[in-house]
Amino acid sequence: MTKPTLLSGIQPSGDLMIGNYIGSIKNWVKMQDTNNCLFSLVNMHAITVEQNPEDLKKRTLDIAALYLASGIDPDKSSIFIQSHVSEHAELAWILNCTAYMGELNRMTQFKDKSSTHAQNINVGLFSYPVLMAADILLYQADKVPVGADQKQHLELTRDIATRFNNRFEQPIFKVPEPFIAPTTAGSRIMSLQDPTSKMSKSDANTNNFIGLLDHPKTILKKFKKAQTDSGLEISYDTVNKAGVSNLLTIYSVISGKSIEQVVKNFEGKMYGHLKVELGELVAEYLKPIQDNFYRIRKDEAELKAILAQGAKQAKNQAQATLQKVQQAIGFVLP
Ligand code: ATP
Ligand code: LTN
Repeated sequence: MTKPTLLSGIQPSGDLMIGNYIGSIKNWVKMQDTNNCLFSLVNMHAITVEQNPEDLKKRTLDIAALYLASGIDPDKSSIFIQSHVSEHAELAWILNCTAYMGELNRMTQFKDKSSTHAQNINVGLFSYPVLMAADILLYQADKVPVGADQKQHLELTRDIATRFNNRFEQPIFKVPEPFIAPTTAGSRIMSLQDPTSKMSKSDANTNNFIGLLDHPKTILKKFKKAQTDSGLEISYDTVNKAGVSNLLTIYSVISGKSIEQVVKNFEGKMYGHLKVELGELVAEYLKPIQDNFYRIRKDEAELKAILAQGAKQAKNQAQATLQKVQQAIGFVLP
């Protein structure tokens, strides 16, 4: 029996933080044995907001090394840079002619980023979800494991695929299923200083997130500073105790204990105890990932060889779909 195909990606738009790890990479590692997995570094998405070229290059390789350091195994999964597989851009153009302005206008990520990057509301930022649809549909992906913030983009991908398929007698694309963990399992980690908005790696305030490569002392300091309400009791209540609930979620996911167990452990204790214990837990958890990262990152030639191999495998699958699409819409094949 063939394994289901799974595709996901992260933008090299900042240094990875714990939300990216919990919401995506941690789950990817577990899914490698039972799925045909492709994990991408979506640098074409990253340039929808202004990027310093040197930083973009460095971060792309850093994140690739972090995929490996976290347990993504290149013998099981394809790891590749989006711009190495030109079929992504080619299919995105074709899908641009299927997507509607009205549906793209409704995307909350576009609205958020248009307000944080008001001086650069470019066409790429607007059609970002179409490129994401191309990423997914090129591989006939069955599942797309992402954090909760991407749900709307996945629904759009499904709409675009269905609309495209309906034009032809035989469906061209597989309509993918989102794979999003429940919020209590970490699909939406909130900002440490403002627990009403999501933790984001490109946040200008670095106190809002825990970087995967943060020093243990920094991790502890950031958790100690995290915003909590003025109450005393440690309990899970995302409406009235958003800050504490966010810390409990991180504790639960990293320790592997349920939220109820964690709350019970902290019965009668103060917020300060939770913050210190959480800081120590996360620092200890990240230590082997950080050690692996620094070892892997030293050998850039090997890292690039893994990415070249990943791109080759990805391209094989992408070419087949693109050809099918081109044939269906009436492009003369060379
Ligand atoms: P940016 O801040 O540059 O927009 P980001 O931090 O939101 O980036 P992405 O590259 O857009 O990260 O997303 C990578 C993966 O991490 C996606 O699967 C996304 O759903 C997940 N993710 C991002 N932020 C969180 C979060 N706060 N909680 C859980 N998962 C998250
Ligand atoms: N839009 C996603 C990143 C992304 C992605 C993808 C995720 C681009 N292409 C394909 C899954 C599958 C984000 O902002 N997190």
